[in-house]
Amino acid sequence: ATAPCAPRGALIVFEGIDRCGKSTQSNMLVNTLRSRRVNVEHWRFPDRSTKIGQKIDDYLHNGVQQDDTAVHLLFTANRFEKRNEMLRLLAGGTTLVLDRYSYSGVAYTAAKGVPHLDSEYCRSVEVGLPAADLVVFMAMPPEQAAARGGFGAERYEKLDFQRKVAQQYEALKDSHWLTLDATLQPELIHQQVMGAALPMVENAARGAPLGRLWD
Ligand code: FDM
Ligand code: MG
Repeated sequence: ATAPCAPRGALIVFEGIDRCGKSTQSNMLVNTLRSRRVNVEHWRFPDRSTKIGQKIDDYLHNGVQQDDTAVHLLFTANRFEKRNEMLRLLAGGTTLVLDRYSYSGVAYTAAKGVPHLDSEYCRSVEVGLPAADLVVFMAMPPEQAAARGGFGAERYEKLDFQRKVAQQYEALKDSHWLTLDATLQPELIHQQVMGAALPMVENAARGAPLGRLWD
């Protein structure tokens, strides 16, 4: 038998195509968890505040072509540069709610269809990062997301590309993901998110071991 692990925070990740409502739902989750006295931090990837994150931000905002592998590895490096802090917070009992993570890294790059940048390669460079306890996948038809305000401002916000990203998410998701209908009312979605997130927070507090990518 394995020894019981120490109490820790949970790692909860929101995924989905652009404009599907991840920011709204991750905010709602953080607020409700806080109101229940759960120690929680809200992060997003890419983290544009670091030097690597600023390079990513430049890439997303200008049309200049850059090597796709180099760009992919910037997104990955942006997670690894936060790895120790993530592990420290989780071990200290803080739950982390992430707006995008490695799953975006795989889905968006694999959607480009560059031969050697397939999903297997993309997953391989994430190895060593903590795995999410819960991935909340917000499913929305790309046409509907594209019709939302603000769509089209950034590099990947093109309907054709978003369709390919949605296909990659479909291929990537497994039975442990919570797939939600992101076209429902925010409050209804939030109730479903809470129903799945709370047990994960409780499991983590009881010392359920943290997983590792790529499992
Ligand atoms: N994105 C995000 C990637 O291509 N790879 C990644 O690893 C991550 C985390 O960056 F189009 C894409 C997804 C999106 C863009 O993200 C900016 P936000 O969440 O829309 O700011
Ligand atoms: Mg976006």
